[in-house]
Amino acid sequence: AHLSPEDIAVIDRLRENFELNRHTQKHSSDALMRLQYDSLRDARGRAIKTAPPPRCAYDPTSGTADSPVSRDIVKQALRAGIDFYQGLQDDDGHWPGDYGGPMFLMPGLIIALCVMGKLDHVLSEAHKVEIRRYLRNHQNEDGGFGLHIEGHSTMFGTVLSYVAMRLLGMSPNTSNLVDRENSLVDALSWIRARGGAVNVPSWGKFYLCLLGVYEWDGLNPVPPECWLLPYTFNPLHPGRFWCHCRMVYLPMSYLYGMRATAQSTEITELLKKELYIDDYDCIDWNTTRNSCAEEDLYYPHPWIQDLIWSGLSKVELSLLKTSAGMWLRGIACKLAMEHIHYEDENTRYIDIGPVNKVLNMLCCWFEDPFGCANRKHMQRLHDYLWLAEDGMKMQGYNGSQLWDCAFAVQAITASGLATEYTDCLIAAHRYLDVSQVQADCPGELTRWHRHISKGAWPFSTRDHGWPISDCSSEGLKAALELEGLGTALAGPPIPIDRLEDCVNVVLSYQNMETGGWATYENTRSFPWVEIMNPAETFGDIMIDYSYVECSSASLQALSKFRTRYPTSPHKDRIEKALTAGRNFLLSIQRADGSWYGSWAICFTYGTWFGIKGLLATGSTYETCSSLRKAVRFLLSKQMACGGWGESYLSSQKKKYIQLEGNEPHVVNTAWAMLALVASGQAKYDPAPLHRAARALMRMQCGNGDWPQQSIMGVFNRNCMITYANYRNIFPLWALGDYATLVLGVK
Ligand code: LAN
Repeated sequence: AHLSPEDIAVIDRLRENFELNRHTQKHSSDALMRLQYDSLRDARGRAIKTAPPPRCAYDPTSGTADSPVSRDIVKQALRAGIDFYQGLQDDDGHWPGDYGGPMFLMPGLIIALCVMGKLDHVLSEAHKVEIRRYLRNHQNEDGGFGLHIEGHSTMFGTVLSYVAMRLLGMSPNTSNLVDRENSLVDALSWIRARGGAVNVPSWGKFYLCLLGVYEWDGLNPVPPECWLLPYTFNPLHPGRFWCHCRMVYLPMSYLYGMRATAQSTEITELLKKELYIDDYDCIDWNTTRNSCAEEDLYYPHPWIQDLIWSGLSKVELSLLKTSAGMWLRGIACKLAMEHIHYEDENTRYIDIGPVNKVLNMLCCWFEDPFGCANRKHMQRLHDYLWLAEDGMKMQGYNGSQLWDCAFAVQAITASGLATEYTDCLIAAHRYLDVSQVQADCPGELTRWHRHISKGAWPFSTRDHGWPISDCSSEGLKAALELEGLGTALAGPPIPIDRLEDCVNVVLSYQNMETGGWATYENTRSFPWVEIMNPAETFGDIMIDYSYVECSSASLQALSKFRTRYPTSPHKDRIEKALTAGRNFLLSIQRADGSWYGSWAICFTYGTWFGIKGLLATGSTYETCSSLRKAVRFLLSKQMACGGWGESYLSSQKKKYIQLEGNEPHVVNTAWAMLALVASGQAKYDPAPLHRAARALMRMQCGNGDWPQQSIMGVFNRNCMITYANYRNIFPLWALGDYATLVLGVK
């Protein structure tokens, strides 16, 4: 009833285009259903980002707010929730879901395709329509674009989105009703009012250089020669950096080293005029190397970094004038290319993330435009594309398949209703089974700076294959949970030697110095290396730090494994790991009892992990004052309605910030509940949990779904990312735990 003729046209187009990524988005009916409340537009045709109040399935208000919710009603909510959610499960057992959010990825892809002259070859007209719709949908009121879909306008987001729209055929001069031409005019005036594209941060400068609409002299050096430096005793060797940082700067260094630039075209000549205030040919590029709009500055360079860049760029320029310098450059580029091919081959051309996917593809093309690596790259491009109610986006990864699946299993088993959902659990178990990585990468791992992978679980798919500490741990927890249900309910278990391989990987990830766990590898260098972080928009990217999430998940998995297999050959190593891990958790707890979460929003997420980690290492509510303090922290943030609602600004500002409008958020509410239920606090005062359960149930939709609210994932402190499955998984898990552990439902 709310839909305008324009919305209906959009739905029709979507329906036709669902074909585009059938292999990942099978459940078009679900997306269409979500569309009905997610894609309402305001008067200017922009998507309204929040859903209208959902209908409530039950009457959770029966009884007073502080009294226990009736068991039958909780069961009803759980069944409705799982019924709905199992309908979204793919045949292979995982749950497809939107993993968009960052706004700089799609433009990066479009620019790369244009450089290769392959835009029309790879993207059909239908793709382009949906991509333009996506970009327009996320333009802010002021005409600019954010770093991510909910963020304030930034030069990075605006320049890249503007360029992408231009390359997709939109023009600021012609009137085109379908594409709302004024979105380009608005974006351009946003850019020009802030000094033009010379103020785009370094990653933006890099993409513009590739396209030939910025000069390489205006970029700080990314010399491929770093790869030739010795690894030992060198804290700045790229092999010691966080793998995402290393893997992005690797192809950047090759492209920079070659000064890889697209041929000039009509549109690039126009962009040179549009994006800059001064005449392009008169700009003194060298002076723009460190310029950056204040909207984008999350991590301003320390002066020492700028000093180093300025010295380095002079040295580089004079070296490149000598034949020895050129010879060295050749060797360095060759070595960089070897690392690029190794990464491509060992991720089956998916690559570790969306940025190096595109840049590696470009490197292969520059190396040999007719080589077969190109074809292989093209075939795995679509893994990153996702069509949703807001249009077609490039996702932050090739999906969150394994991660969501492992959580979904734990949520469904927590409900105590496993006997009713055996097909669903058996399929999910199969997904866990086929996604476990069963061998290390080939060759000498240290040469390629790779950690072991045998027994690990990745975040997405086995083809991607990069092992991660907490994905392995959640995979192991889910596998153990299913094994405990028995073959009849959950299908054949994963053989014990494979579970032991996983334990071995998880143990290998623990950092000896801190006792904590980082993400993909051990911490390989020092935190001071962060002063060389060149990316103004991201914080803490240089090394792989220990995190509360990765540490707690690892501790939980190890302790669960030990309980199930007390005589395992790993038992002594596990014992030691638990003690050191516990000390690490205590050492990073904040004075107010909370933990800062780095990968989702934010203190509710971190504190859930902190509490579960302490419990896994033997703490109880009665014996551990740190645990009680954490519980007090969570209780102090509970809202009058019974829920919790935390803003993404918490992650950026590193202090707890309530959601705008004091809205409760289903996902924050669920994390806080999961932590409180597990802590054992309810023995003393269960009322906060009764209120929380009511809040979750009030927010449930009539069909068993929960509304998609504000964005809940984050990386590098400053960029947000969507986890569409969280809204189903965590409320189910929290209500399940509430029913079993607080109400004592069997
Ligand atoms: C992810 C996604 C998963 C996430 C968890 C497993 C949830 C976390 O506990 C550990 C860190 C990890 C693996 C993680 C790290 C950073 C990633 C890879 C991402 C948030 C997905 C996208 C992001 C990546 C850096 C985005 C690409 C952009 C660049 C700036 C390179």
